[in-house]
Amino acid sequence: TDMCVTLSSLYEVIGNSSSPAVTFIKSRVRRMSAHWIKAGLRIKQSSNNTASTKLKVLLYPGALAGSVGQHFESMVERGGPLGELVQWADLSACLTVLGHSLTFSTSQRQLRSLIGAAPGRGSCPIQRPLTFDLIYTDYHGLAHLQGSMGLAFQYYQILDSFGTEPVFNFPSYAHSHGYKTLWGSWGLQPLQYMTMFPHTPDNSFLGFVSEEAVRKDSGEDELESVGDRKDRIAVVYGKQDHMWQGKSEYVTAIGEELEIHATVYWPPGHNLSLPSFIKNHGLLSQEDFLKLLRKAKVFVGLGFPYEGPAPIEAIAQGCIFLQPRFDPPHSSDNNDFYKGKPTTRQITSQHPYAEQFIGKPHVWTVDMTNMTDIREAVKAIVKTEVKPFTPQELTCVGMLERVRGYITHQDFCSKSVPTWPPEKALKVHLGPLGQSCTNVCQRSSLLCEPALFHHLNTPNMFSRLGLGCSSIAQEVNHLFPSYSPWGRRCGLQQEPLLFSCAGSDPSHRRLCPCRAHLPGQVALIFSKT
Ligand code: U2F
Repeated sequence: TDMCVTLSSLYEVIGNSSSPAVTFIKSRVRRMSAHWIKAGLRIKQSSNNTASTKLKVLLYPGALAGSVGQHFESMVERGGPLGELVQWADLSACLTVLGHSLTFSTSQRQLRSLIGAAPGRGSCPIQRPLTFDLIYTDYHGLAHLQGSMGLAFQYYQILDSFGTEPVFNFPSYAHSHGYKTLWGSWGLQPLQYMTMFPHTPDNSFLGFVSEEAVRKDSGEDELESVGDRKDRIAVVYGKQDHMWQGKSEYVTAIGEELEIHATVYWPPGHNLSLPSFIKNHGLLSQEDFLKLLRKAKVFVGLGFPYEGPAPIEAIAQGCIFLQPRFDPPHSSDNNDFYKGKPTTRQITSQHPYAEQFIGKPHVWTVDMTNMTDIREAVKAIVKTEVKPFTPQELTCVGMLERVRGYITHQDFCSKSVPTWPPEKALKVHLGPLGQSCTNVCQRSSLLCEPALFHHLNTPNMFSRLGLGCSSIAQEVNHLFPSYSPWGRRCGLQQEPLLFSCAGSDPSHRRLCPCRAHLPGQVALIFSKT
């Protein structure tokens, strides 16, 4: 393909719908188009123009279709979730710049005419009955597609903000081991699910783009001047008033040092119960929201929403993100929002990515109930100078490189073992009891790579690691390959769909396939794909 130097074709692809969601997507693409085009030219120069095939790609955000879509649409201008729309906008711009040919639809009826009648249980790579090489959809869209075309799902990518771990995805196992949820059980390859942040390495990290501070080509000086323009204000992260409930002591303590601004949706004829010292702007357009962040010193998390784009945008505008720690962590066991989500993750703060991948001086994670700590943190933050910061993987260039890497190398049709990343990337680690491979690799500044599991799922691997096995079992078990010291039992994985970075158990030591990654870009090992 030739990379695209204009996004004008995309505006036509997205169409003229006046729905709030589509309008949001379009205006975001428009606002960021100069960034995308510049980034496209940059990666074109750095990649020796290695030609790749132009693919026909369908984007079908099922959350915007049908009755679910009506509800979603009605919330866009009332403080409802926008993170998913950010991702759809950025994915469509990214694919266009990479030179692929896009179709975008939010209509179930149109979907049926686009992909034709049900071809039965056809599966790739035998002739694709479809007009598309690749389909991006979401959990809602999966159900619509299944209705229209049976289970030919191998060349689908599912946008799934919070991720789906292998145990929830594999239907019979999920069912018999108590991992059944509303969302999981599609029996896809776990890497077909694409997440908003690198949550579990069992899924692919798709991400989005965080708009960077206005930067002239001279770079540094311009960045610093963004910091200089900071007023003594804090913007609170919370678009709906329920997010503020029970948080007034925390917000008041911050208000002793900083002027507090908010962007809470204000229903007409409704009294907002916000404390009177707060300057509420109402829900802002994304552009005005970013302008406000540019002036602010601090962006304040209230604990909800979880894991959205806004804190990353705030840090990119030179704000410090102050957020609550969760102790005990929130999870599907103890929290209504995560209940039923196909993940066993333990959420240690409102934004674990900000906490773990960015951290101080940009991110301060505090005990929201300890007012002495809060006051001290705010005093220290006011004196701390920070520069705008964006992790490489959340820039246009980073997203282009990552998505191009996935499109070039991921093959969900092949029945043979994955060949990307290459075996030479593998670093085998033996975990301690009770630790998941996600953690084991992370502790060595590496990443668990599920596509490398098959290299260590062999009897020899145990002796290579100095483990003597009294028995070697081959089982359908998401903890395998692993070693159990009681009885020196060794276990190999029988079901490739159950290779799991996330799995952990107190009586098992996991054999972990770790790999290195580029600085600030966990999905990639080499910069040239
Ligand atoms: C997250 O969804 P949200 O949409 O609530 O995520 P946010 O981080 O609040 O922001 C999404 C965008 O909203 C924009 C802002 C962000 O890019 O620039 N915005 C705006 O346009 N005007 C305003 O006044 C304030 C913000 C997450 F992404 C979802 O996956 C979850 O479902 C949800 C619940 O945890 O949280």
